[in-house]
Amino acid sequence: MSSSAQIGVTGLAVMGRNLARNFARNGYAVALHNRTAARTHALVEEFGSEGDFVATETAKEFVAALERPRRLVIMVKAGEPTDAVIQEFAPLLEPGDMIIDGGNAHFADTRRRERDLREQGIHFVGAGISGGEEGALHGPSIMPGGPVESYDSLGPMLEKISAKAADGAPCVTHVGPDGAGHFVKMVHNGIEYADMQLIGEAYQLLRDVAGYSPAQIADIFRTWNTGRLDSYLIEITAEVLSHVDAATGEPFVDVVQDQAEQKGTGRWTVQIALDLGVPVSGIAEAVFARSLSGHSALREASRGLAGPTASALSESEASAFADQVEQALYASKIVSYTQGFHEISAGSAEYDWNIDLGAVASIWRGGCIIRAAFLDRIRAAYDARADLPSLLSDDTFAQEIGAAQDDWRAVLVAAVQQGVPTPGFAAALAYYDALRAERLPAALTQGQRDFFGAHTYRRTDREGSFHTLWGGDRSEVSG
Ligand code: NBP
Repeated sequence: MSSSAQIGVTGLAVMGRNLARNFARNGYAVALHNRTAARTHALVEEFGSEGDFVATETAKEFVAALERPRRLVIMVKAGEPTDAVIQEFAPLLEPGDMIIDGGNAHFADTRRRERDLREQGIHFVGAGISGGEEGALHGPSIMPGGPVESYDSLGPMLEKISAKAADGAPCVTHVGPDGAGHFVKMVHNGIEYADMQLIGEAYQLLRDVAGYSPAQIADIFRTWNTGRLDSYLIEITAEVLSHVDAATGEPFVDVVQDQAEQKGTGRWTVQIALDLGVPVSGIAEAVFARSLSGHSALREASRGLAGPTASALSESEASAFADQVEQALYASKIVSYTQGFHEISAGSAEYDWNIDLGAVASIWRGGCIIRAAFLDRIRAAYDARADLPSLLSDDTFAQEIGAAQDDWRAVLVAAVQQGVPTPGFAAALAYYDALRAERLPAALTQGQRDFFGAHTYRRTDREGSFHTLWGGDRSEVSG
């Protein structure tokens, strides 16, 4: 077999198959491999005419089909399968070859794999890929980590197959060393959870407080999609809400079980944020909201709990309320992104990744699930000031959220009065209010900790740590 393929893809389920086709459609010769060879042959049979594919059955054949340095993309189920595939292929590779893991790996696994493979001289690139199967085929947003030198030869190929933002920029950049790419992909997914939860809360408020039908709400989302909320998720929300179930004639959203599933990347975002000490309350609420929705027995047992008497809004009140919900949604969205970017900057500091936050915003502008016009503005904010302490420190975002806050509060008042759960909106507002607060009750918390555990506290008026002799004469001593 001639070593002619510029890239190889192993793992040809929905993502790998579409990624392989994307490379081939862009003129690259692609070697194909899958544990079960039937998938490889099916791909060639169905799509072989799209480009230059080299079908292989064994690991040896696959590796032999690749030009050097070899570029081998793994698109298998994340976790043990990824380790199994690495173990199978690594002994067949040579120094300078590259393994690119495009699955949804945990960044800590990516760090471990990168370290182990580095000892053999193999470049391991953990690359977050977002955009689902359509993105993989037509252009995903790609978040590669790994050794920067691997990007010299890999980067141009990834740039070719990636999505392009409205200004033509490819939605891929070298995010940072070792696990940086998968870390950023993880936070991307956490933000995606938050975006979806906030949209869900807006929908439920428009339905239960304003009294709109799903079709009317779809129209409202379509209108919002022409403004500052312009995004893929708002666009598909309108599509889902306007869809009618063929079997019953009911709105599709009314015939779907209201139990949201999750695969884990949102949960990881929150777990890692806890480890790093970063408050990602909006993302956490989104993860918890999904898990609460799935507790059907608990929900069933709670149906009889008392709630407020709902009162319907008039038509003009409903329309004004919808405008307020748009403000609340936008303000809460700013907070989710603020929290997500905080987590990325904390991860970057912890692991010495030196991640360019503006570049991250830039590569999320196309291809990925959270793509949105809004990301252009985040990029502009970080481009203007790379060391921005938080997105809320950017003048434009600060002004916008300030202008939205009255309506945001009004929406939450209505939600509370009418008993509509809005954990995402509420967490976002609490975060905003906590950040702007002159004083927080943390001072009291410190007093309590010192009282029961002699944990000491610091004073506002002088340096040092102190302890009050709570069980004695309550005099203060140095801690
Ligand atoms: P799956 O996550 O469903 O994985 C199926 C593939 O893994 C098949 O090719 C299967 O081979 C292979 N595989 C398994 Br399972 N165990 C293996 C093992 N021990 N050794 C070798 N191969 C093994 O595929 P997917 O949905 O295409 O996703 C691929 C990756 O991309 C995942 O990490 C996923 O998290 C990530 N991702 C998915 C999406 C999406 O929208 N689906 C988006 C972004 C990222 P077989 O054919 O022999 O069973």
